[in-house]
Amino acid sequence: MRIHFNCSKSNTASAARYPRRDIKLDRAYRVASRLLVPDHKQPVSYSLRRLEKLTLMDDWFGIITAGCELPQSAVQDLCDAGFVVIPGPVPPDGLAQLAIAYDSAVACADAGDLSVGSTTTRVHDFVNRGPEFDGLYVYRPVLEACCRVIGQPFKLSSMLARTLRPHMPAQGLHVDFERDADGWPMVGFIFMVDEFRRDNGATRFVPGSHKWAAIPSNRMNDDVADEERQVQACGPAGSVIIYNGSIRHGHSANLSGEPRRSIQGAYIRREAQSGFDLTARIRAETLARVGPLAKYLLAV
Ligand SMILES: O=C(O)CCC(=O)C(=O)O
Repeated sequence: MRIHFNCSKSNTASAARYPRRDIKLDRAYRVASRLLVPDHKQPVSYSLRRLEKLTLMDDWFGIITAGCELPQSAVQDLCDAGFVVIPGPVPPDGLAQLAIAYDSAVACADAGDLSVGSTTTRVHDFVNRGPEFDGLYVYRPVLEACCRVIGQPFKLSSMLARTLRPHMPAQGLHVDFERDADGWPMVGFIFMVDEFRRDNGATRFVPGSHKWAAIPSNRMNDDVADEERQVQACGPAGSVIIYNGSIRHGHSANLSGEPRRSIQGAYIRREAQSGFDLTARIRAETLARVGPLAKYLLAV
């Protein structure tokens, strides 16, 4: 069942009316009635630990859902067009430092974490590459978009750096994630380390294509029509594109002599298989640095 959310005042009002502890206890009782009774073969301490974990998971989804940091107009664009560009979490005076950290992380990456494609260079695992990037995957407007599009508890699946090299042609239009039978896709974000412009390879999207009934695996014949409909997502450095993973998209040509840098992440349903094994890769220093919301999203 898809849940439709209405980011109205009553949402926040009800969250304020019920102190967090009450919500937690109420959920705890509901979960306990499902968990403790049939689970009688397990020691009580085991069941309680499981209960605590489930309760916290439920809490985060509820807390994020109750937020109103993603404007209603952005929710509408995401639903109708399948993507939206919003201001990002890094203040303007922090962008130069983030760009330096990006270049340094890319330069220091092990060969195993580097993928040099025909037009872009990717470096995986930006969760573990420094505190400058921690705020990107816990950004509330993006998480609220996940609540609305995915409609159930979710997690981060991957976060990587992607540099579109200078003088590169456009990438073919594609979807990242075919909708499954229940219509639940992934939600992606692209943080613009550099300004995204028409001439430097801004991501292009075919508005509304996330809602098409079926996307044949080979749409080569339709690419011309799709390209006529496409819209480029431009914005100043620090902006974030949020998009439905089932929309047709790709980077456009970088006609400039400069790289176009970005950090890209994806969220999926909590029980789905991640694109990248974040749990296995997590470093002790990252765990020591990040807060409970980050841990929830990393599922660690
Ligand atoms: O870098 C971009 O602009 C788009 C990247 C893309 O299409 C993808 O990661 O699937």
